[in-house]
Amino acid sequence: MSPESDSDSTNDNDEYIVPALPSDLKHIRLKFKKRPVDESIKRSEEFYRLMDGRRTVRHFSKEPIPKEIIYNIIKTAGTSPSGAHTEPWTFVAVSSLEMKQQIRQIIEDEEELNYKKRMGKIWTTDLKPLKTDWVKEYLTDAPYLILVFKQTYGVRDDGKKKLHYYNEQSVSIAWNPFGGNSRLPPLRALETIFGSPALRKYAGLVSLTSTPLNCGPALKKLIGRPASEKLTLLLPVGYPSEDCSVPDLHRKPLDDILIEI
Ligand code: IYR
Repeated sequence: MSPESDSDSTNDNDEYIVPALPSDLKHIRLKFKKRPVDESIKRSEEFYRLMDGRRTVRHFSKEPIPKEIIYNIIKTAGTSPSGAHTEPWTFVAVSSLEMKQQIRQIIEDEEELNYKKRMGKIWTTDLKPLKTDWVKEYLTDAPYLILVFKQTYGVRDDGKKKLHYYNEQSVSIAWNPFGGNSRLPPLRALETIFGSPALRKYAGLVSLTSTPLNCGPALKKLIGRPASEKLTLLLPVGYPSEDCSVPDLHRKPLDDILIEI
């Protein structure tokens, strides 16, 4: 990657900055199984159909989920590519009801101000059909809240820093296994990734890609994350409630999103 304006600039002489990777890093042969072209086409169609079933939801059941699932999803997130392999992410998995209540309080207080004062008429009018507001039961109903923090830089135990290039893009890729799934993903996505029939029985989890506006600093303080980290996303994860509904939205056709040159 060539340095760009959106990447952190570096002062090469800074003695407090350590290299991201060892200079003698070994390179190994890629493990890659080439599939017949027909099979690849078929499998890519199947994958599209699977992903086309994903929806974000705002109505969660209180039913608990095994934490192994959360571990597997976070391990999956941790397989993402990142700038100079710096892996600039921290996932905080909250299942304590008391902590979820405190998080909900912070977010609802802030979101009430957002909706009433900060977001403005155009934004709130745009959201009206989606029936969102500042009351967020999902924050205490969902068995898990996953807070995704991007590490804007890394700090070693000896206090030395590592530059985290493209941390924004890296983290955006990393949380994708959670992203807006219903019916079967994200665990179907996990099955796709791991090919593991053992995970099938857990299929049916849903999540919401929520971005609580102006809540980052208070949540970071509550959870005790360091200055180097910024909250990028908060994902409730669990089963949908019995009466869960979603807006009847349709996706742009390929012609509207693809330009072939
Ligand atoms: N963060 C707020 C508002 C909100 C904003 C957008 I853009 C949405 O697509 C949905 C909600 C909330 O979570 O209510």
